[in-house]
Amino acid sequence: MSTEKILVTSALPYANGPIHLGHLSGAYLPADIYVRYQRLKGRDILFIGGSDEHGVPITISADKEHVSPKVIIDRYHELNKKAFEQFGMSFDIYSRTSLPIHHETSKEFFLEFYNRGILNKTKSLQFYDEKAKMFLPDRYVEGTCPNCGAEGARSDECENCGALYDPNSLKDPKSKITGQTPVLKETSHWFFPLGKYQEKLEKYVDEMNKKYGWKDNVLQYCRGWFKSGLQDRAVTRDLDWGIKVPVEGAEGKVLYVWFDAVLGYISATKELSIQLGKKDLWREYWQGKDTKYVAFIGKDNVVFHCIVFPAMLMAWNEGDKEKYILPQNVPANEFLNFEGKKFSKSRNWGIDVIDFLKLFPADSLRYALVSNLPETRDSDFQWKEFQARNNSELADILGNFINRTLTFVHKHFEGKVPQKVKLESIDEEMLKLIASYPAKVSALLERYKIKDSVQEVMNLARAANKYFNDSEPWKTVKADKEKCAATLYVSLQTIYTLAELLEPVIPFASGKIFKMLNAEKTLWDKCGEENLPAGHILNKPDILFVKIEDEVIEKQINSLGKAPGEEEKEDDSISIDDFLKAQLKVAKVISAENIPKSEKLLKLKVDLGNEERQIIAGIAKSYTPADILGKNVVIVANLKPAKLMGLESRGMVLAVETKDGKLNVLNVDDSVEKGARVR
Ligand code: B3M
Ligand code: ZN
Repeated sequence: MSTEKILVTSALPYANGPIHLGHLSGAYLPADIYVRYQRLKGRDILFIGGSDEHGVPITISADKEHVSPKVIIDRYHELNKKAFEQFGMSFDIYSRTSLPIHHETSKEFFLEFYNRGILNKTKSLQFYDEKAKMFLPDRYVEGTCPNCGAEGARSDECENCGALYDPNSLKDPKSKITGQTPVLKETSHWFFPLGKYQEKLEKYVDEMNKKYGWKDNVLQYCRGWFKSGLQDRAVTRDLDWGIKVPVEGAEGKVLYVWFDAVLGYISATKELSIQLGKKDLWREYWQGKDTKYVAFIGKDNVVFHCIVFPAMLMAWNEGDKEKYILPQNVPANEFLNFEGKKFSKSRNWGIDVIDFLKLFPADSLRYALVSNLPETRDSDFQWKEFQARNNSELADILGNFINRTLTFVHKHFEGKVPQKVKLESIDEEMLKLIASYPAKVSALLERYKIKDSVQEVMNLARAANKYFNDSEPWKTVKADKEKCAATLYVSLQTIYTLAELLEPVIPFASGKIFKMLNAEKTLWDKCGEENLPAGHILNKPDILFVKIEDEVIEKQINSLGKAPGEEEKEDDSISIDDFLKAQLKVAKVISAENIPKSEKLLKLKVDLGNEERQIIAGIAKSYTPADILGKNVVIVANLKPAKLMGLESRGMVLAVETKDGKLNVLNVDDSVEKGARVR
């Protein structure tokens, strides 16, 4: 047995929004399948995940909601952790970078570099918003990419073409805070000398690729970087949210989020070690020579995992402290689109994991995603395909084979594994086929061909259905019971093999199958053997996959690109008569006063021409009595009288609620006579 340990990490998603299906396809589902498989192989493996809680993405979200960054990270850390659990992610820990242990770890790295004189303090020009009086982090500036001409490029990086450049070269920069053209102003930052490591990094990537076969897309990205020449990179920022730079003269500066984020993998492993009561356990994984480290990410993170992080570890390793291992492979995926377009929260395009799992089982999603992983190029999630994968593959192929076998055994063999007295060649062939599977699937998984591996296993399920059909047990049960017994014996062994081979992909269903078989899983390499002895008692079959109806899918398709609830509006339509029931009238506010002890309500007296009445209006947060006095407002005149804070209110003042929660009372000019009907 090898003593090799495996360390697997998945990118730490920013805790500033919910995880969507695209994230799962990139860095999470493939990692989870790989890890679950390795566990079944009996390997010593740790699977590390967590939230990335620093950086500008977090502060931008906080600014938008007018709350502190802490509110944002607490909310989304919990939400995403839960979403991952429901999706079946089997992290050993889902940590977070706001933990003290992470701050310590990051500072330790910075200080190590700082003390050894590796970092260069350099003055540089940084965009500064003179109106907001602050330095603008990269993402607060938008302009036109100097490389490809794409609009919406960040100050130092283009998401469209991946180019990194000097802020100086960005065209038409605009501050996202004030919309003004920012100026370039001098500030000092510490730079990591990435350029100095270029040669070493090229050698590293080359060597890893030769030994372990890196994915083509990943190599392409790396070579692109090397070709344009690595630039030194600032590892500090002028920002107040993040890890404070632990040296003098660094007031108002924090570590650049990517400097600390990649170290989050290490600190999360430390945190796990503490939780397990083995404080130094993390060293066996991060500093053990026999550990293989695999980092799962999406394509936009390649540079940080194949270049920046390894360079940081190389720099550390040149010192005299315990040395770290470097990633042995970085099987990055491309992107998943959604019904032909990019996921977009603002355009309501796509679906969050947590919402998806309220509607459909995690396994159905896992299977559909894995069948369509963007392993070599971008792929596309389509609702109809999702439905087809669930109905025609999981239910009709896999579920059906298991169900018909178990039902048959319960009906004709008392729910026990039959004796195999007489095996014919068709049965021997099938046993040989299942025996060949663990190695076949392993070979693909070890090379991160996750999609292909699952397709292979489904081919086994297809072959199993064919075997069952060709064997015609419903005929042999009368004509040749021993042959029938052989068919069912072999079919049951096949179910066992399928349950185990599919555990990494559809863990919930796999658990159910093992329960029906009344058996436990075994080591991966043994799962193609005859694991269920004759006479073994089985449990009753249970439905594994429910088919998804067309209407359910149509509803999802119809709601695409619409605001929540909008798709139901058609059903809410009312007739003109319904509308006319509401008497909307113009009324002049002739007195207005605050109501003691109420922050929300104003007491108004309004004049309807032929009548005056009192209305208690919930507008005090947006209007003072003086603001509203004398205005010609629109009221609902025939609303049933109500009492608010003990005061009678006869009617309602119409107002619009703006995005920031302020009310804007509808009003018409003085030329309109009081009491006029609005229709
Ligand atoms: N948070 C970017 C992302 O969520 C970043 C990954 C960090 S991995 C250390 O895609
Ligand atoms: Zn570009």
